[in-house]
Amino acid sequence: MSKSLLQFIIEEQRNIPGATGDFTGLLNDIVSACKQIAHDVNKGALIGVLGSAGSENVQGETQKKLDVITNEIFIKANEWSGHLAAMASEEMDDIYPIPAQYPKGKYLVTFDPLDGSSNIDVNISVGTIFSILRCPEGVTEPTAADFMQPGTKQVCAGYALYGPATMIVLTTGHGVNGFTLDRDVGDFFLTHPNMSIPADTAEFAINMSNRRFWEEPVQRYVEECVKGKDGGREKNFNMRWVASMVAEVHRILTRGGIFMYPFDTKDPTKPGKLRLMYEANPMSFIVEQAGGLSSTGRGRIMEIVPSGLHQRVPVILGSKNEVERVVGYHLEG
Ligand code: AHM
Ligand code: MG
Repeated sequence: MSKSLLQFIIEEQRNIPGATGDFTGLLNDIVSACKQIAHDVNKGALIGVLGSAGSENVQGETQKKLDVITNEIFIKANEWSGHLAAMASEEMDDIYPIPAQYPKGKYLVTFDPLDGSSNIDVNISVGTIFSILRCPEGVTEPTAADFMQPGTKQVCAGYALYGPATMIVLTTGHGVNGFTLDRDVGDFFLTHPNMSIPADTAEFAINMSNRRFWEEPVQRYVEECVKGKDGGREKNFNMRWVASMVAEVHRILTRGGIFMYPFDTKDPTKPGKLRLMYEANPMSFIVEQAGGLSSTGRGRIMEIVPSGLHQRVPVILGSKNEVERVVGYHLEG
């Protein structure tokens, strides 16, 4: 039988001098949150969790019942054990400091409890994304400013994918590994060791309905993909758009591809749709660790110094040679 996720993390931790077991404990709590979320997502209508919550999050998006429930699950699974100093989530305006009755730890976590939640009522894959940072030295009462660390500072990033199988894919900066939930046993097991993204691909993912709002370099790239061999490319391309970033990134980790939610002029107040701290950064860490690239088109996402918890950024990630091509088009422009 393959290794459980916990065994994998403990063995990895043994190679880190001075490791206290705190990180392993934190990851274990995150895994148990994901198991509970998997349970609720899987039961769906049977337990009455589908549909709208009738509220809006800080970004003005209507919250689904499951957005609210999964946010609560993640908090409850992680607040008590003394590994975290604070959390931040897509679904909360401000940071969530660890309540006074619990010990505080040395890590911070940002998360999107249910990414792609517009898909939940139609029974299409959704996911949870998380990113772990160190709480700055000496800080016991963290504020949002303590979260403003570039993605290069992430200690760990991962996602849970609630698809035909539930999986957790994560990196601690030593490659990317995927684990599948065995529901009968109640544990995740290593099924996808050393995931790596092929440098070349013939598959692109973008929401084509935004086409008229894109900048010239993205227009040019997508037009070339669509024309394929008839337009100067050496091959024809296929297109996918799940509208669940987790499913999209998972496909790219499995068979390659390029995913773009680029800068657009649809809403002048938003330089892209996806959020840096709990979508773009963790996915960029995973993609880079798997040999891919991740860029805004004009710079490496993980080098952006964040200016806000819910900051949005353009995202272009996936197979190295295609991302390089799109970045090249931006640099020419
Ligand atoms: P969410 O966090 O509110 O679910 O939004 C993020 C999702 C991503 O998973 C996905 O890539 C994108 O939004 C889809 O957007 P669109 O509906 O514009 O295609
Ligand atoms: Mg999201």
